Amino acid sequence: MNQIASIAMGTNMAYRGVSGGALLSQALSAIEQAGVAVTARSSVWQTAAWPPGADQADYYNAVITAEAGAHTPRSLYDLLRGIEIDFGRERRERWASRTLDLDLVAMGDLAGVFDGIELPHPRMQERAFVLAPLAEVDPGWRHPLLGRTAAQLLPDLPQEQGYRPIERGWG
Ligand code: PH2
Ligand code: MG
Ligand code: MG
Repeated sequence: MNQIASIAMGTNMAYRGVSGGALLSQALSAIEQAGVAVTARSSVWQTAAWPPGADQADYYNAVITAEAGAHTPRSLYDLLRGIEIDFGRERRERWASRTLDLDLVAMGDLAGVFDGIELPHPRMQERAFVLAPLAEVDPGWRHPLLGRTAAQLLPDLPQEQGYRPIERGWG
């Protein structure tokens, strides 16, 4: 079952002097070094921190796709969690600023809870910072429960969420 996994990446805090697209680039290398075959990556998007009104720095977000290979949702989740920790991630309050967030958004058309990991990610359809880069990197992917692509879900968002691709990208 070699599913394509989509992974959302985010950062709004430097780690060891590295931030933004450069930090996401290092995290991408770490994912590849862990043996995950990355098949595509979106632009890096600068996005307003969610929820709105929180006095927080903008995020840099991207979505990559990768071959899940022999990974289960749980084993891939655990691998990503280990990389978050390597990049100084601390579990604090729910919406706190973070050096690196790696969220398993989907694995092919899997729908349900797999060893504690819910797929697709239960809030992905509410987040422009996930939908915009996902629509860019995997336009054909269709939410298995909602029956709609990321590009179709994006304009349905009830609230204006600022986002734009940045030119400097992963550099
Ligand atoms: N991640 C959060 C909370 N808020 N806002 C933006 N714009 N991008 C994120 O990745 C993000 C967020 C928790 O993971
Ligand atoms: Mg997240
Ligand atoms: Mg997360």
